[in-house]
Amino acid sequence: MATSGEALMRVESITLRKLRMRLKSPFETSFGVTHERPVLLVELQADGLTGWSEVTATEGPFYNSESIDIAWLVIREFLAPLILGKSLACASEAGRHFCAIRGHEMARAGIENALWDIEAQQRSVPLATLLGGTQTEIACGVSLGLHSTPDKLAERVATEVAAGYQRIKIKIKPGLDLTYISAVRNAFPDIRLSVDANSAYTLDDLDLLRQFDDFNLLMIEQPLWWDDIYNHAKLQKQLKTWICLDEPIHQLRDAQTAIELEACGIINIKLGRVGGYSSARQIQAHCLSQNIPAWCGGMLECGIGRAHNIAVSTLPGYTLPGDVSASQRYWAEDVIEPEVTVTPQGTIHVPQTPGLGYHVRSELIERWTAEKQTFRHS
Ligand code: OSB
Ligand code: MG
Repeated sequence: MATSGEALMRVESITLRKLRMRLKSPFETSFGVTHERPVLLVELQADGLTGWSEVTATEGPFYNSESIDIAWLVIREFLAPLILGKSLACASEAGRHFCAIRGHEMARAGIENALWDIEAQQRSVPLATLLGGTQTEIACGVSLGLHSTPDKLAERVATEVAAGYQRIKIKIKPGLDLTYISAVRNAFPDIRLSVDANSAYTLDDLDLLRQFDDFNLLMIEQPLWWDDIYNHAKLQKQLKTWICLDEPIHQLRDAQTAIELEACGIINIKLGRVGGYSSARQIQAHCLSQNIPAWCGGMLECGIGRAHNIAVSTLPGYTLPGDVSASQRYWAEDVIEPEVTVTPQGTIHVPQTPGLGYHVRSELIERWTAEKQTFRHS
């Protein structure tokens, strides 16, 4: 993308910050309950510009094998030394510097995505434009955690439908599935409804999973093991409803494998889980070429991660509403200005200003910072 004579980005420093942000209400999945979200922010300086991003790992290795503290260590010991002092023609070159590092996609994404923010500022274009985004307004859905009763869940769905969200996803796990799905479906016969199991089932649950076919679901997200693609292909053959893979898709090759094996009909692309923008762009392009709908997943991000999710959602391969929702659903106060808002039609207007498109409230971030460390080129 860079032409000769254009500015290079020389990576001067990387600052990591850990914030503890309290969710407005706890979020429960089949792998646990989150009350407080530890947030890991990356502030990267290059050529007098500051790029921000969020490392979307969870507190422990419960969603994938990464965690906030593991990512901190990987950035400090391995990623920062590989990139500090280097001059890059464009952000997508980060991957070349990190090619010796296996796994740790969320940590890598934290660095690469901050570089994209800087590149967009350098070129004075919105991040979405730099990425090749074509949508100026993105379609939004919500993800609802496990609730104590089907009625309470249905009430919550009513609120989100009234707010305009275009797709409702509900978390499920064994014992908290059919009664919840049917309560919501009976109350809302026509909404786009999906379920996410976060790997809570096995092939022994086939008879149960086949009953989900009765509810006209848009998809069943990640019913089986977090690291599995092959058994999802076996399961998909037995179901009418599309399976959507989330956890096991880390890179283009995983998406190619899943599509070729017919392990799913839909793919959830999470910017962190796939290692950042370069990888997300490859996956969405492949999904588009294969007629596999894709959408942007979420990790309960604060405004900074949310802003990156909005930018990536503008790419043409993101054809279904993502788990990209209003700041206010999770946070009393967000770290960006303006905070993310959703229109009554369930869309987000993509910012048209250069870079991330939101003002990062660095003073508030500083006040909320519990741990901080800066790495510089020595
Ligand atoms: O599987 O999509 C998931 C949150 C944490 C870990 C995994 C998942 C989720 C969500 C939340 O569903 C989506 C959001 O950020 O709104
Ligand atoms: Mg999921």
